[in-house]
Amino acid sequence: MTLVHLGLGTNLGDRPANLRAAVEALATLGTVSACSQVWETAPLYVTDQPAFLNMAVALVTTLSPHDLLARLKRMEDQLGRVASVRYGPRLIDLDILLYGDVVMDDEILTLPHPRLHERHFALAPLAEIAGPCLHPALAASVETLLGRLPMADDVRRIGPLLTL
Ligand code: PH2
Ligand code: MG
Ligand code: MG
Repeated sequence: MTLVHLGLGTNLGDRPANLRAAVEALATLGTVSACSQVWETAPLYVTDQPAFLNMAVALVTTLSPHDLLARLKRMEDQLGRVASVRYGPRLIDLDILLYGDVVMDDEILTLPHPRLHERHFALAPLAEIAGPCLHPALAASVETLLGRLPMADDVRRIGPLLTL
């Protein structure tokens, strides 16, 4: 059993409904033990696209990192995601942010997520449910990494998923 932290993102269609469907589907992969609130965030990297809703979910699972990744990709397809440009708009994005304290890097998976520490949209929700958790490669906690980022006024908490 491993405690995994996932980052969820959506900027197409009925965004709260996409997140609700994703959290429901994730419960088939293990036990969803915590959900952050939902944050509305300005798009990073490709800025000419709709605003995202982002949240973080804690999942206790027996799936290996590669099996979990494969299941998440299949789930994105089943939830209606269609291929787009890198960093472009998507119906649902399910990313492994932290897989326990595993550090790995192969052709298909890098853990922790290689850009976690630069992403306000990932760290802010994650800090709500895993603030003291250590990033095993950077030896700093999630809240410490968040504190190192410049202030962002385009990342704001909009409330619990069930109220949206
Ligand atoms: N995901 C991306 C690219 N840019 N920007 C925000 N605000 N939120 C995201 O989830 C996001 C992004 C690629 O996965
Ligand atoms: Mg992503
Ligand atoms: Mg992804």
